[in-house]
Amino acid sequence: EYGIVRPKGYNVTFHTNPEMEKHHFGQTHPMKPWRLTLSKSLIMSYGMPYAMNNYIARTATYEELNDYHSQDYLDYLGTVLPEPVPRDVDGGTNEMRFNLGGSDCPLFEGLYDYCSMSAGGSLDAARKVCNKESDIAISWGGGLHHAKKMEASGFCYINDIVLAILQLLRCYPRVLYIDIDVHHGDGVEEAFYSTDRVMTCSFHKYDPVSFFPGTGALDDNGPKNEYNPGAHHAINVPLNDGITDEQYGWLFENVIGSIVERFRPSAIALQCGADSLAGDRLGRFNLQVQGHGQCVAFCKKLGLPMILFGGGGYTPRNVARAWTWETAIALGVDKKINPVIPQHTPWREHFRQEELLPTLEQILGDPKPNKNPQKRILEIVQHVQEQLRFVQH
Ligand code: TV1
Ligand code: CA
Ligand code: ZN
Repeated sequence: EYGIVRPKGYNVTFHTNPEMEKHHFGQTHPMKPWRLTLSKSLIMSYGMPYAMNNYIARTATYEELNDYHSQDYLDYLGTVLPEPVPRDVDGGTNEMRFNLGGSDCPLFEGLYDYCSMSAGGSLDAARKVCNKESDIAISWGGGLHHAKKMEASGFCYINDIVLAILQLLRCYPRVLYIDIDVHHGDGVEEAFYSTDRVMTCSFHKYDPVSFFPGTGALDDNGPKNEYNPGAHHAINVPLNDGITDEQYGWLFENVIGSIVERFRPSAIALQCGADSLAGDRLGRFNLQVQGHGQCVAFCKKLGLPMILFGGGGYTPRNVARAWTWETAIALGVDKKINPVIPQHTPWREHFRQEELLPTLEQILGDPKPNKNPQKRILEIVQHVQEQLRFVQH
C-alpha cells in the first residue's frame, strides 16, 4: 500500500520511547531530544513502520545500568535535583566527581528516566539481535558514546552502547563497534580497552587542543603492552575539517573492510551520530546524507547481525533526514525510496517538499574547505593495516 515491502525472512526492529523526546537539556543546549520526534515523524511519513517491527522501549533497570556503571554514580544520578540554570561545578562535591551539573551535562527534570529510556532502547535492540528475532535493530535514542563508568561526559550520562555490547557478548564471540559521529567514541573505546572480543573503530574530527574530547589519535590502538589482549583492538581514524563523501566513503570501506577480514566479527554495533553531516551546528565535516548512509549500506552488505544507534546531531532537520534514509537502508529500500507518501500525515509540514527525498544532488550546509590531503588519507589506511597485522583470530 505504501510502496515499502517487508523483506521476507529479514527482520528490522525499531526501538523507541516517546517519553524520552519530552526531556529538555535547557534552552540553548545543542542536544535536542525532540530531534527524535522529528526523525520518527519522517520515518512514519514514508510508511516504514509497516515494514518493520516497532517496539516501545522499556526503561533499563538499576541492575542493568549497574552492569557497567558504578553504584555510587548511579545512586547520585538517581537523586540529583534539576537545576534551572547550569552552574560551574564546585570542587570536592559529587557534581565534580561525576561531572554532573556543568553546561555540557546539566541536571534537568527527569534526567534519570531519560537515561534509563535511552539505555532501555539499546538493550532491547541487543536482546532482539541476540535471540535472532532481529537482523538489524535500531535505537536512534541511544548512541551516547562519551559516558564513563562513573562519569558523565559530553551530553552523555549512561553509556547505552557499552551496555548493549555487553549484552551482545553473551551470544556472540566478537563484536565490532564502529562510530561515525564527528566526535571520538572515547567512552566505548575505554570500556573495551583490555579485551580482544571487541574491536572499536571511531572516525572523528581530531584536534587535541580545540575539539572535544581531544582523544583518538591515529596511534591510539589500545594498551601498549603486547601481553594485554586488548592491544591493537582500538582503531582510530582522526580527520580534519571538510572531509567529503568521496574521501570518507573510500576510507570507511578500506578501514572497515580490512578490519572485518582480519577480526572476523560476529556482530556489528554501529553508532550513526549525525553531527558528521555538513551544516551541523557542532560538526566540521562535509558529509551528505548519501555519504553518511553509504556507511550503513556497506555494513549491511557484510550480512552480520547489527545494531544501529543514534548519537550526536545538532541540526535537527538534517538528523531526521539522515536517520530516515538509514532506516530505509536497513529495510533494503535504498535503491529508490518510492512509496506513495501518505498525504495526510500532519508531520509533513515540518519539511519542505524538496527535503523529503534525499538525493545525490542534495547539498547540506555550506561546504567547508577540505583540510584532508589525500596523502594523509593513505597514511591512515596504511597505519590501520599495520595495526591489524598484530590481530590474530
Ligand atoms: C549549553 C549551552 C551547553 C550551549 C555546549 C559544544 C553547550 C556546547 C552549548 C558544546 C555548545 C561541546 C566541550 C569544553 C569540554 C567542553 C551525543 C572544556 C555551541 C554524542 C559533546 C560535545 C558531543 C561536548 C556529544 C563539547 C556527541 N561542544 N553550546 N559542548 N570543556 N564540550 O567542548 O558526541 O555528539 O556549543
Ligand atoms: Ca566518531
Ligand atoms: Zn558527536
